[in-house]
Amino acid sequence: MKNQKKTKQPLTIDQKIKRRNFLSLGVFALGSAAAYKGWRWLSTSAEELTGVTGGAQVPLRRALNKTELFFRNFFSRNHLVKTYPKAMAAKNVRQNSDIGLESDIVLADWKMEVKRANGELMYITMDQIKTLPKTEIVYDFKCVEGWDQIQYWGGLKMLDFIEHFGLAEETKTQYMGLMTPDKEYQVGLDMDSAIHPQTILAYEMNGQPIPLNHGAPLRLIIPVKYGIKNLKRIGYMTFSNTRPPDYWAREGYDYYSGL
Ligand SMILES: Nc1nc2c(c(=O)[nH]1)N[C@H]1C(S)=C(S)[C@@H](COP(=O)(O)O)O[C@H]1N2
Ligand SMILES: [Mo]
Repeated sequence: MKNQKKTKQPLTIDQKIKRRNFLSLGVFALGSAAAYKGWRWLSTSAEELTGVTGGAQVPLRRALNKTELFFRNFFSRNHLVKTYPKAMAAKNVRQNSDIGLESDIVLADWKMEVKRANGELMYITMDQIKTLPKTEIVYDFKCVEGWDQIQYWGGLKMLDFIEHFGLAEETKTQYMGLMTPDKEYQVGLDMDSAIHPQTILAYEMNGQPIPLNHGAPLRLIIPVKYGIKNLKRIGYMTFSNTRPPDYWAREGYDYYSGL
């Protein structure tokens, strides 16, 4: 009897293809399982604190904050927004939305409430603000809705305000919060932007007192931010290490909203 030695036959093309398919299917399955696990990890991870921003998973927000921090460091305090000659400023200044401006206001009675770090409240009048040196700026105002306009604003530089009213200690916190007198519209600002040298507490537009629909008697002009952060009709100012309420961030817009 012949020794029936079983020699290993080379694989046919067909067999090779089958084997490849089997292997790649396996790799694909493993990859999918990993992706699924990753997705499950993200989607079942805790959501960030409600009411602060639009709502995202904590790890996602952590990544977003890292990106924000990168840009915050990149556009340091000394990065200045481009300015223009007064002659280029728009005569018909665009008006956009009036949340928090619906209630009546007696301009003569207006005061801004400032809450100090120790909880003490200060009430500041327009007379106090107007006796200080005025700062003017002509720059390109940008709204997230897609329009921009070169505008001319005048008022008290935030840095001068901080210095005059002895709020330097307060600015060591991470955020400044502003609200309209009825608290309907709020913005939260990272401190670097709030005290950026071009940020002003504005009371003039095109050299005239600001009209009611543009935020009389006092509004924020913060050229390093989109329009949404330029709160009209300031009623309250706070300082904190946690994010202050922010109307549009709550609706899902970027909290930082920088340019
Ligand atoms: N109180 C208050 N401030 C506000 C708003 C608002 O609705 N209410 N809208 C913001 C937006 S989205 C923009 S673009 C600017 C528009 O300012 P303007 O009306 O003077 O053009 O104000 C910002 N400040
Ligand atoms: Mo806007």
